[in-house]
Amino acid sequence: MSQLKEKLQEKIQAHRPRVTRLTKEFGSVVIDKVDIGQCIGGARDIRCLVTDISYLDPQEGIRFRGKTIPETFEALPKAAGSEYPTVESFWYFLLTGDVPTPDQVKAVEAEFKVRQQVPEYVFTALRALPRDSHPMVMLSVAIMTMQKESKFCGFYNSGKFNKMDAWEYVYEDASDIVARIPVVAAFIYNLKYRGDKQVAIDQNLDMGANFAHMIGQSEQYKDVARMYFILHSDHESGNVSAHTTHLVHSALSDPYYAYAAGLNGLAGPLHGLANQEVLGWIMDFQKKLNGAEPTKENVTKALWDTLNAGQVVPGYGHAVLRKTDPRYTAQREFCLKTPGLKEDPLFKLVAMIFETAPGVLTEHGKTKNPWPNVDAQSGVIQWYYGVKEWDFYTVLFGVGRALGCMANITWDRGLGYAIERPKSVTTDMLEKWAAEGGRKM
Ligand code: NMX
Ligand code: MLT
Repeated sequence: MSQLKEKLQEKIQAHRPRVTRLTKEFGSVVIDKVDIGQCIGGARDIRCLVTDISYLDPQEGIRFRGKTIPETFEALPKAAGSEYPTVESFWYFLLTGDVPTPDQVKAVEAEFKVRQQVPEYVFTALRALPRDSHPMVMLSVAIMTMQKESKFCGFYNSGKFNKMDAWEYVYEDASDIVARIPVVAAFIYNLKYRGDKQVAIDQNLDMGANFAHMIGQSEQYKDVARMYFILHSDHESGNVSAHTTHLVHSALSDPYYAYAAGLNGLAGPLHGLANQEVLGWIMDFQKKLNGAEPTKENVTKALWDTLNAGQVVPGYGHAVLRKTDPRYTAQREFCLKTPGLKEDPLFKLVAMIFETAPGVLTEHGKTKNPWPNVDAQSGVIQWYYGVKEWDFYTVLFGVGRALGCMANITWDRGLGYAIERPKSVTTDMLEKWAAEGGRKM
């Protein structure tokens, strides 16, 4: 058993009695109420999911294992010659809640080197798809194609399946998916945009650095990849991709089925695809400018044109956050400290949208949160480094999101969480309860 798996076993075993006690002794303690608005309106704010991996405060933003983004970057061991931690050290931290030692990080890196070999038939399947398939379709297909590798599914079919040990097989699949997904993403990038010019894995590089190497990127991009994958990893459990992965896995569908489903949710324009939409919006705007300089006035007009056409301003608003997303801020700070990037015209335009959009959205008066989310800033960095194929941006999100989703379902099985099955009601029932001033309990 690897060091990380042993540590996780210790943590899961120590945690189990807490869950047993809560369900057995305090199962009927009320922690929330549900109103008609929430029932019709996307279950917003209903407290009915549990995770200890991250928590989203509306004002403060995300904390991973209790740490804010700057605290996380500060605490974790850094990649050689970099200010950023490796993705491998973050994976250890997300799974266990402990900051790993440099030796523990090395052990995960060594484990990933073995796990990251993607079966050749996955590449054959990807090459068989129409080349103009969306890269998120390709990513989802690749994960589904690999399902036959599932150790969890093998354990389930072995006749020896038991609830106590099931997490160990989820851990195996989860680790394989996390180690392989950047390799698959790089393959898709090279297949779609570089004429199928494939680059072999460099066994000496950590995950982020190897991704940069495989897509033919610069030394500097290694930190972009590390930062990007970590920032997009987890956003507590209610978002569409995390929730879908959790829901599908709750039926004991294996991690491949579960994460392919999560990725399909991430591909929606109100969720992860918004990063592609942001670049699309900016490019349309620049086309309309026809060479003229962007100003506060013409940005304001473009925002109103979008709103008056009944569309959303991509990259703005959030279901939980009520301030600027700290993932936006972390990326903005990266831009501000990177010579060249902070003078980049696209960065300047995004900064101007940041100055303008919150006021316009407030005046428009619909959104509960006029501030930017992670997607408003992420494309600019990719564009600057030459990853200009913006339909690929959600794939980058999906590589990062695998970390959070896979850590979560490993813990789901460790703690034996139940199959998810909320109750639905009819419109007639809602109308009756509305007339009666509430449902009689
Ligand atoms: N532009 C215009 N209108 C908006 C925006 C926006 N950016 N955000 C919310 N609204 C509207 C929303 O469509 C709704 O209108 P209506 O009553 O006509 O249905 C109203 O404001 C109230 O919505 P909220 O309660 O503020 O937001 P909700 O929780 O329903 O949705 C988002 C959250 C993120 C889906 C929404 O803010 C949005 O569509 N943003 C733009 C897309 C985006 O950036 N998505 C990425 C989110 C982060 N991620 O990566 O997943
Ligand atoms: C996410 O990272 O999943 C998005 O910000 C959406 C969310 O949290 O609802």
